[in-house]
Amino acid sequence: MEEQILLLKQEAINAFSAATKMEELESLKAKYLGRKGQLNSLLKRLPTMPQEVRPTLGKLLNQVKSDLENVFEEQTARLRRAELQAKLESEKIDITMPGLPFDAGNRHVLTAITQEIIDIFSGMGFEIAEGPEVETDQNNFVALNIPKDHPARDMQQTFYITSEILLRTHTSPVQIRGMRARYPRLPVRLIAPGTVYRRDQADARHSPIFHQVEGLAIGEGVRFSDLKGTLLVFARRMFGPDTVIRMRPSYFPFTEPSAEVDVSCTVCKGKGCRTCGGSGWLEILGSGMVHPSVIRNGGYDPERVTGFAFGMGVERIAMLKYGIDDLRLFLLNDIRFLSQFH
Ligand code: 2U9
Repeated sequence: MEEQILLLKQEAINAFSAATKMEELESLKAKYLGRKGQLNSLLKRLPTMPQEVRPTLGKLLNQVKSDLENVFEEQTARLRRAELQAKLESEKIDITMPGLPFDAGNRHVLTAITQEIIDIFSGMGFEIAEGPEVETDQNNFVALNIPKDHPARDMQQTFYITSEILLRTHTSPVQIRGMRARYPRLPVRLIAPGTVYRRDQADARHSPIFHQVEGLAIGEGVRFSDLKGTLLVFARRMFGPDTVIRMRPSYFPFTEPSAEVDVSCTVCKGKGCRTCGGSGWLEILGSGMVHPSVIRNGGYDPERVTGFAFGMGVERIAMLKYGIDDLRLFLLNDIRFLSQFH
């Protein structure tokens, strides 16, 4: 029987050591060490053995049992370590893998261009002025030399809310408010960016909603040459240092004299191409010396001060700068369009 016990011990040790899974090890434990296991069945046979060998065999069985229990514990620890190692191995993160791309938004092209315009004029001492989009007929038209029966009202197809309240057709009323708020301080240098509304059917060149930046400078001895110099600086910062400008006589009710301002074509540099219609020039804004009546409507004395003003469409500047050919693109919210301008 002693030989049987030692054989069983060796067999169990080999089996425990060969196990590769915990379940396997548990069933081996039952097979050898369990209540109905092989060691117990040898123990049950002990009373059938001769009296004189029983104590030695009993001792041996107990010793083998505790040895096998130790081996079982060791092998359990071995498998636990191996399982943890495999888990760590399979969950390893490769930190050299490229990250997943994510979509970062960007400013709308009109926001970016408006900010660029503001930055240029801020650098020349202009303050930003803002005002309501719902305006009075008085501030939007009358104060700007456009009375009820003025023919300029036909040009500006207006969204009226009542006969006296309307959606502003330009940001000029912001300038009127700005002058009145600052009187009698001098000089007044304001830039008025904002959304404006006109009753236009949307097509490639018209939109019922668009954006403007207007500028206004009032002071003693402000001259037409100040206007021209200011606009030349603007044109060069916006379209490049080689840009030149030209001024053509024009008419606006709120300025006298008035001028349309062109820049040398951004595509052909003035040689003449399709973008500029062969002329070499692109119209970018309107401007002029502020009409004396408008200076008075802003609270200042036209006998003491003079001023210049200008107005530009933000969409138009963006279209010229980036070669965009349809106004509707700005409002369509097509990410393929919007993500091109950073
Ligand atoms: C005050 C006095 C004068 C603003 C001016 C223009 C010329 C002009 C157009 C450009 C394209 C409007 O967006 S557009 O259609 N604007 O040509 N605007 S002078 O003159 C002012 C404004 C306020 C108190």
